[in-house]
Amino acid sequence: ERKTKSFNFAAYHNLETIYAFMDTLVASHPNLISKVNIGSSYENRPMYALKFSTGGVSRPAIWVDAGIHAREWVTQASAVWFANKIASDYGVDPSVTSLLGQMDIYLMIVTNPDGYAFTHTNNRMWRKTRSVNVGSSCRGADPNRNWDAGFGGPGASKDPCSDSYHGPYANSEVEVKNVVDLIKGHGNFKSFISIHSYSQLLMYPYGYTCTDVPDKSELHAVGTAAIKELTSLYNTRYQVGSICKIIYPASGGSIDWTYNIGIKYSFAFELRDTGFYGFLLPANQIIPTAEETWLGLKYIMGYVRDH
Ligand code: ING
Ligand code: ZN
Repeated sequence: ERKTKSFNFAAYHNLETIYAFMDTLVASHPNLISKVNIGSSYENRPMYALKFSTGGVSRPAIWVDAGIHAREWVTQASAVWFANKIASDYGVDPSVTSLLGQMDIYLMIVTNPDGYAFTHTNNRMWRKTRSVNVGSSCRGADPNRNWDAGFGGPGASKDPCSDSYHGPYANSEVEVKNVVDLIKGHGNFKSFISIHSYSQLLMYPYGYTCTDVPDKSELHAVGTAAIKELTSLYNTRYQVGSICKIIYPASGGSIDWTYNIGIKYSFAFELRDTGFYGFLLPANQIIPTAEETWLGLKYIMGYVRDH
């Protein structure tokens, strides 16, 4: 309790500090939050999701992940802020309270822990996992080109030295496999939201093709309404569209896989900014970024709860 109150949400923290924060938050809200260890990373670091639940058995659930790309530091930092926000708003904000009366939220703050550690110790611009590639001195695969949806197609590289290397086969990266197994094993996720930076976009499937998904008009409408909420706070401008059309073709992405297994409300955010600072967003923008993004997330979550 004391520790989360003194935690500095306006700073970037290393993995150990984020993991310690999670423990403190769980300890201060034991009836609401639990820590789910979904497996270990390539370099054997634990991967934790925070599960927010008021009871029930495999309630319909919403997944939110951040930091699948190591260098996108505002995403892990915002997810820390979201965790604290959900904990403090439960029982206070009627929309959070009613959501958690019916559904569970799983929040994975650091989806690529090896990469995140590496950005602190060796290379601030590291994106990928840290797995060894046979026959290459380059390490890592892009964990957002490694899902089993159009695997190896457009917008992914077969070169292990590329930042968008898809890996040897779908789910080859244990960090991806761990999330896939959790999602499949749970079986009742209604929404899957992946947080990236930067570009100020809210995207829905597909990335591996520019063909529209069957639910395009609904997803576009939900995304547009979510962004209206987001923009209302600080007038930060976002665009809404399919990955392929709004950013670039990208195969093997998480939300294409989740959509194809039946999780209709699959979205990916690209947070601030539009490139002035890029991945090196100043720490004084963490809280405003998290605050505005939370409004968008909360809109999507409320919609999912009611549909
Ligand atoms: N952008 C994402 C990337 O993986 C994306 C865009 C999101 C592609 C979701 C596919 C699915 O390239 C960043 N900045 O990483
Ligand atoms: Zn990313």
